[in-house]
Amino acid sequence: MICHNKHKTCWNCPAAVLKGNVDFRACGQTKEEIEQQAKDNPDMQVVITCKRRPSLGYFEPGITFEECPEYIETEYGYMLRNMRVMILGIDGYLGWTLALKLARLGCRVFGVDNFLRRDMVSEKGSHTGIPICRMTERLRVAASYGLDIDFRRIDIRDEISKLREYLSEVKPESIIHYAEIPSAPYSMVDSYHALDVQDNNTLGTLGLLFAMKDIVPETCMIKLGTMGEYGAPLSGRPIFEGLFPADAVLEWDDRKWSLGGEMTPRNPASFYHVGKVQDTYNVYEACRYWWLRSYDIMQGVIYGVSTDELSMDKRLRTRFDFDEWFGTVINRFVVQAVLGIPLTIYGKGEQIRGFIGLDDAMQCMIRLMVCPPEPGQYDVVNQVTAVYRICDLAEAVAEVGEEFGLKVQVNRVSNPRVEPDRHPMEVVSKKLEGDFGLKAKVCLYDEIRRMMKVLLEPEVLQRLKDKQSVIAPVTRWNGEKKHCDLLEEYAAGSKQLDKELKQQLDRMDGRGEELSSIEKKKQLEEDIVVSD
Ligand code: USQ
Repeated sequence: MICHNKHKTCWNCPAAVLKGNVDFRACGQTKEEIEQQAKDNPDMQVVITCKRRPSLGYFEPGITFEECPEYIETEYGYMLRNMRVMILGIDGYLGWTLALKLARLGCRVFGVDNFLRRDMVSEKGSHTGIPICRMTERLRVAASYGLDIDFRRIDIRDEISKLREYLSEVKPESIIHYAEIPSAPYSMVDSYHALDVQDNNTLGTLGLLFAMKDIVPETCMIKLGTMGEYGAPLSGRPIFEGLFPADAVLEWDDRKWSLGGEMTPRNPASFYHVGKVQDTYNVYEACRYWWLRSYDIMQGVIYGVSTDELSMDKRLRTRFDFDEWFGTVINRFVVQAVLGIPLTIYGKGEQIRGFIGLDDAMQCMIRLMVCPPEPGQYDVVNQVTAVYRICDLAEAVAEVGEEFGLKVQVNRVSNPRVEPDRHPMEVVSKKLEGDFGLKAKVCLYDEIRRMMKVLLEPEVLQRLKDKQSVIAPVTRWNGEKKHCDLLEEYAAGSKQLDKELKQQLDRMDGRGEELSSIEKKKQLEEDIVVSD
């Protein structure tokens, strides 16, 4: 197996102690410059110590992951043996899923949560469609499978001293930061909710950055941002990975400037997304001022229910929200399909968004985690594996629904949000595959199929039915609280959608192949029926 991170060295390793040994005062200094200075000046020595191998004493930081006995080979790349990982927001949809995966991989997992998500969903009058246990029970069941997870109930915004204590005790070698409120509509309810989202998310993260500087400066923070920070540029300009590429040029008034390395413009689409943009700048500055290191993940809209670990035991499943605040679009469409109610497309439904399946998102996080950036390095990754138009997603859900005997109707309703519902979209997402070796595995149609199977289980279906009333959107961006107007209703499959644009998107994702294999399979099934 060729590991994507085999040539990474102590510079990338969280066990290397640089502070006090390397002079980082000149902001903007790169590793190469430091090495050059060391060569030019025989009196200056770049030396480090290793927390994991103190017997090495002071040494030059050049040992590769491949050479270092502290690293083991895994399917995600070389990984520190028994790596200590702290997951903030471990009780959530992503946090719990990742915790199980990491524990199974041999990491020592430490989780933090304040159960805010459970509270907010019940504030909406909803509950998770897939039942989940209380945390103590979750941990007990996980432990019965040999997955040991340590947990502390901490609010990272209001109980920063508790978080500091836990950080000092654990000294995590990676921090995964999922502990933010993840909802655009929730932030648009009223001033109370908007303040809550920005306060919890932005100030919580800022406090964490200070704590990291003081306690674990060598540790990389993988921070969950969102593709929604960028908005959808109407010019069709590509959505680069956070920073402009080296050869980007600004041309104006017969003059030219390089844009290489500068932050790309942000155009957030709700107060939630605005808070995420503020996070981006806070993390970026912390890396510049204090030589912290971080991957800022611009994740697309997530969907799905399955990973190997979640499927091990019903009691290990992760939460699944479908209400207008916390349900994401594909998950909601599948819920609507199994309940036999129309899928709610907002506006024209020609919005294009980046998406990623749950299992692929987990794979991305682990691949990043095992390959931290160098000190002071802030890097952005667009974490999407496909782009889809909303109306095409409704068709995909309907197509799979047919296999389950579901007849899917669509309601196009007035868009409760302020967003362009027809626009170009070119997402650049090259790093995950190119630099981190991602091999996306989740196929949209298969995952919809898996979701339908789970959601049609009697207990789950009953839970969805019980809270059916929270699905229709009533939170509007203009502050009103009322149901959306019906613009059009049609049976999925009956409408002539702009096929050319769809094919363009499919080709961009290599999904042309995925679809043609599905079509081939369908053809085969039809042939079998005919020959019967
Ligand atoms: N939409 C519908 N019908 C629905 C629900 C949504 O047409 O019933 C449309 C929305 O108008 C929007 C798109 O689907 O254009 C995506 O909406 P969403 O609710 O699935 O996702 P969004 O609000 O964008 O936020 C979600 C997560 C958020 C994450 C974001 C990634 O809740 O935490 O940051 O996805 S992204 O959208 O790429 O910014």
